[in-house]
Amino acid sequence: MRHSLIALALASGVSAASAAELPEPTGPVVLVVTGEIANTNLGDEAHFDLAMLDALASRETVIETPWYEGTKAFSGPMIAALLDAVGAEGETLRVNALNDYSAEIPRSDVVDYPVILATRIDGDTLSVRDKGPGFVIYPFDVAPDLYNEMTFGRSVWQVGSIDVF
Ligand SMILES: Nc1nc2c(c(=O)[nH]1)N[C@H]1C(S)=C(S)[C@@H](COP(=O)(O)O)O[C@H]1N2
Ligand SMILES: [Mo]
Repeated sequence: MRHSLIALALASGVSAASAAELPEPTGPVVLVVTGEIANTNLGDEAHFDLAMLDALASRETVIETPWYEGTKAFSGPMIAALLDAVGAEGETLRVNALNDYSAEIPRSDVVDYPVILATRIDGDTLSVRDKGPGFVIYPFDVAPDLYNEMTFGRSVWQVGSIDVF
């Protein structure tokens, strides 16, 4: 009952920051959120499978990037919705790739702009081989000024975890 209410809140894009717990992943875990978060589902962490990410408010952005030839359609949950779902309290995100790369993103970026954790490119899930399972994508369509080296450094691909602090 409680889980279905939370799922309903997530699916409708309503902030779930007040929920006491997250649903449990049933498929492979593609993202772990740690740190200053109020809503957890395994110890003090929030684990997400793809279906849980798909239930969050999402966006598609069709843009040119430094990483692909021509224009691509990226889609996935808005990181602001992800932060709501975990009840994030910190002001900074350390976004960690499956390799050793990580970058810090100020929370204000995802409040000011609809930055997404892209899970799909042209409708296909992003494989680890192709910069998946998650790729931080800034909205160069609505904010072309963001097309710069600082943003590229924050555009982490192969995202496996996010630490909120
Ligand atoms: N997973 C991962 N994401 C990453 C990086 C990385 O090394 N690994 N480099 C970042 C930096 S510093 C920049 S400028 C761009 C570089 O993209 P490029 O190597 O395709 O030019 O990706 C960003 N995202
Ligand atoms: Mo960079």
